[in-house]
Formats: sequence, structure tokens, C-alpha cells
Amino acid sequence: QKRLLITDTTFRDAHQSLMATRVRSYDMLACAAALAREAPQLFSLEMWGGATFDTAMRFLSEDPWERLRQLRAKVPNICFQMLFRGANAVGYTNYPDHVVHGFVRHAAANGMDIFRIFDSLNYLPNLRVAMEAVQDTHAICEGTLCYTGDILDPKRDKFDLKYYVSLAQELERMGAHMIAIKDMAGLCRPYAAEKLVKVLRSEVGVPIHFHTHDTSGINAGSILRAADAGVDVVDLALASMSGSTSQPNLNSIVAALQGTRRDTTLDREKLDRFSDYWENVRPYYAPFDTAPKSGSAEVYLHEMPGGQYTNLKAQAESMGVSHRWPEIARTYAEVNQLFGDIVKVTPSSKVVGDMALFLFSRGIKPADVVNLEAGATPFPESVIDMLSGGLGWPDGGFPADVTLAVLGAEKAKAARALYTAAKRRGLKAPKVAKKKREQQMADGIAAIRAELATKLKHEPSDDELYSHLMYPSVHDAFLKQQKQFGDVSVLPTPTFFYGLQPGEEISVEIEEGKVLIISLVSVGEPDQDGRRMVNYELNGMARDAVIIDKSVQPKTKAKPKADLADPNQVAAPIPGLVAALSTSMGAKVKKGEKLLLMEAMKMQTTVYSPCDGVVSELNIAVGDTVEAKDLLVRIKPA
Ligand code: PYR
Repeated sequence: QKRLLITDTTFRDAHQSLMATRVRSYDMLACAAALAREAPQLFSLEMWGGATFDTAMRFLSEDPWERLRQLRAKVPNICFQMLFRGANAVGYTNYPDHVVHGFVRHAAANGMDIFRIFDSLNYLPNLRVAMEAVQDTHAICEGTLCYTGDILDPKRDKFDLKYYVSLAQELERMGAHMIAIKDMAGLCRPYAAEKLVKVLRSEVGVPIHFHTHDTSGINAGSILRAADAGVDVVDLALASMSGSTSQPNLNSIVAALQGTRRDTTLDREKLDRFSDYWENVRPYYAPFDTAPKSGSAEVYLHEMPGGQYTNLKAQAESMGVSHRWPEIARTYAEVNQLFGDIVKVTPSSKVVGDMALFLFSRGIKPADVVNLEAGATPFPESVIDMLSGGLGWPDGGFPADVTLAVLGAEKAKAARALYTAAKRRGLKAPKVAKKKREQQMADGIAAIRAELATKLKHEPSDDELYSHLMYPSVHDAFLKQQKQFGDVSVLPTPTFFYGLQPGEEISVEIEEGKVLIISLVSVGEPDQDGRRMVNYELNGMARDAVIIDKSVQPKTKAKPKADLADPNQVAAPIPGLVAALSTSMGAKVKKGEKLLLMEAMKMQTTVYSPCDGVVSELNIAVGDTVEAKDLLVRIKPA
């Protein structure tokens, strides 16, 4: 049998699952050329997609397209792989076909070789546009089945072997060049992995790629069993970036298979040097490095994907209820059952998390939701959207009773009709000749390009176009930041996160071969406006600059707290950011009308009016950070 092929996930899923996707291009670029030289046997580097696109711009002030091209220049010989969320591309909502199609084309043209395309409910029609777009390029189209439940548990028969085999066969018929088993929560136990791979091997003709997470601590076992059963490629992360919610340990699997029929032929000793490198780099990211220190079998209860676990736990902490985590984990599991037992991965996992926190914070048991008055409870918008069909459909649709309770009779009926129509249509794509389809896609993109040119006041580049289409406000903020500070991705990581200390010296390569030596000499005392004189040397020349130190600005006054006994005062339900405001001072509002949207760690919470009346006090603006129980809005009852 052939050697086991390996995808190294260190540049994408490993840090997405361990440290909130924060690893900067700088640290990848520093080792990329060496990796290309020392580990050319790697099948691919997963280095893009998933949450990296958003995070690069939002938190790192980096252009994700630059990351792709710069890494490509340093790694010409190993395939690049990305994670693509089907109709959600690299975002969290469904995009029009021409956006998905254009994004794939642009990514392939900039160096992407393998697209792993999945849907968060395994709703295959959502994969069609992206799969067809990849098939028109040089790249490999990896059709994905998301694994949940347990094929060895006869009680979880919704997700049995037959279910996965028929998904894989359907993906092959849709033209997938490879099939990925995406075990995003690490639920695929060793003997399940063996059985699944063995059966898929005999039922489909294309190569099989196994992706898992080591959340439970036993997933190296799953990798080895899958290897025995004939899997073609597996996902692993370099030793010091592996384990826990990340992938199993690449270096150790290489060692485990040395001298066997599936020997990877990778040089373990060389790979250990790369693990040493990441061991040294990882502490820079300590504030984000919150993954569990050890494996836990609790994952079989809640089934949360690796990336969500730390997010939801931090969310619970910010709500002051982290001591009740086991209850929250159980609520998450019960909400999954309430929704009819669904696949949970971005964005469906977020919907389950939103609902779990909503019910938990109100003391409502998931099982009691179906007894609530139909359509009367202000459930999170993500839940309303999913049950209305906004993400597509799970096998069999959503349960009728929960749909009715959440949406109300009228909207539930409309959702049912949508589902029935989708089921009737099945996987049948509307028949459009390729040439006509190309034209439709091009026309769609031309229209948005013209719109964006008006907004930006210049003709957008393709990078700008697609970044903007995915994340309009994040991209606006990124452009503003770039204009003000230039390209901060060239700064060393400790400087980027923590700044320089007087006496410290760094070198910064601003372009190929052009290096600046910067040393900080001193920082003066602040004046009353917070201005400080900074003395530094640039390539040995003394320079100074005045900067405003925001930390010494007069602090904004704390907001008043709401009187929780007064039903007309609207309090912040969670600490977080005011993301959108749908009302204004003096506005008339109805009970249950949306007032504002709050955001904290990827979770969104809508705040509704408690009564009919008029907004008589408004203490917030979009962008404000508030604490839990702060008084946001006061309503004068009508
Ligand atoms: C993502 O969509 O980002 C995952 O890792 C599943």
C-alpha cells in the first residue's frame, strides 16, 4: 500500500482551534521557505480560509490576499489548501452565486490548489456553485461530508453509515475530485474511523482525506485506524501546535508509521525543528491561547467543534456563569436534540450556541420550547433564520413543533413550503449552459464592482472587491487602519501585540532587502491631553514623534446601571459591543420590537423592547462597549 499523505494544518486550523486564529503572517513567512525545503513530501499545507480571512483583517490588520501570495512565493512546491464554507464562502451568511463563484476564481488565481468545500448542515445543494467554480480552474475540488453523531451507536441512527455513504456518493457524482471526512468536533472514535474509511473506500472511487480534532485525546488512534483502513490523506498539526482542540500530532504520527507499509517518508527529525520553532513562537500568543490543557471525553456530550468550545466558554465567563459550564454544555446538547439532531459546524454550531445561551440565561429548558406560545418569544435572529431555511436544510428538515414555537404559525408554514420545494428539487441544478452561466456570473460581479467603485471613489482591485463582499464593515475599518499606520504586518509579533520597551531594538523588512533598524530610546511623561514625546533611532539617526497615549485620556464615565425591577428599563444582557442600533431617541416602539444588536465573541444577541411606548433615554451609540446590566434604553410606556 502507498505511503500515507499528510496535510499540515499548522497555518490554519491548528491556531484557529487553539488560539482564536490569531497567528500572524509574519510567523508563518519566517519558516515557510524552510518548510518547503525540508518537508516537500507533505501533500498540502492548509493555510487559508475558515476564520483566517476575517481574523486577518479584523484583529491583525493584515490583508488575507497578501498572506496567500507571500506564502505562495516562499512555498512553490507544496499544494496550498483552504477551507471553504460552501454558499457562505469564508463568511457566516449565504452569498449570491456570482460572489461565491468569483471568490473561488480569485483564490485559485492567487495560488490556491485545493478547496475543501463543506456545508454546515450537509445540505449538498449549497456546495454546487463553489464546486463547479473550482472544477473550472486548475484546482482540486474536495467535496466534504461533515461527521457528527456516532456510526457505532445504533441509537443515533440519523447519522449512520448509510447516511455518510450516500453523501459521499452524491459528492462524487457532483464531480468531487476527493472526499473529505470533516470531523470538526473530534467525535470520530478510532473504530468508527476505521469502519467509515473502509466502507467509503469500497463505495467511492476518489481519494479520501480524513480531518479530525484531538479534543478527546484519542484521535491519533483514529488517524492510525483510518490509515490501516486505507485512507489516502490525513490532517495533522506540527507537534507543538497539536493536541487538545487542534489536530493530532504530526511528528508523532510520522514516527508511529516509520518502517510500516504506510510510512509517510517525512523526516521526523527535520519536522521536530519546526515544532521547536512554534514552541518558541506560541508564547507570544498567550492571551489568546485558551484551549483546554488536556483531552476531555465531555466532547461526546456536547459535540462542539474545536473552534467554538473556547469561544462559548469565554462567553460564559463574560456572563459570570463559567461555574455553571457543565449545565451550559448539557443545554447545548439538548438544543441540538431540539433542532432534530443536526450537524454542528460554522455557522450551524453558532446557532446552537446562541440558542443554548439564550435559553440558559432565561432559565428555559430546551424541552419546554415547544410548549411556548407560538412566535411569542424573541429568539435570537440566527435561530429564526436557520429554522426559516436561511442555511439550507438538514436531512428530513427541522421538527415542526420547534419551528412553530419559534417562528409562529404563518412563518412556520412558509418555512415548511420552502423545505418541501427544496426536497422536491433535490440536487437537481437549474440547467444552464456553461457559457450562459459564465456570463451571468460576470454580469453579477460587474454590477457589484460598479457599486463599490462609487463607494470607494476608485476602481476596486479584485482583492478589495472580495474582501469587501465578505466583510464590508471589517474591510472599511481595515482600509482606514492601513491608511493611518501603513502595513503593520511587517512588525515582529511581540512588537505588534505588546509594543517596544525603551532600549529595545528591532529590524523591520519593509520590502524585499529593505531593512529598517528601529530602536526605542525613551518615552516622555504625558501632558494633560495624553501626548507623549517618543525618542527613537531609525537606522542610527535620532528621531522623535509625538503620540497620543489613549490610556491616559480621561476615562469615559461608566454607564448607569439599569434598575432590573423596573420593566421599562432595558439592561445590557451581556457585556459586549453595540453592533447595531434600530431605534432612536423619541422613537415609538412596540413590545417585542428590535432595539439593538449586541456582539461579543462571534455571538450576537438582539435586544427587544419590553413594552409599547416611546424611547425616553438612549445611553448608547454603535461601537460602544457596555457591561452587563448597564442601562441601555428607557421606554416611556404608551
Ligand atoms: C470554519 O468554518 O472555520 C471551520 O473551521 C469549520
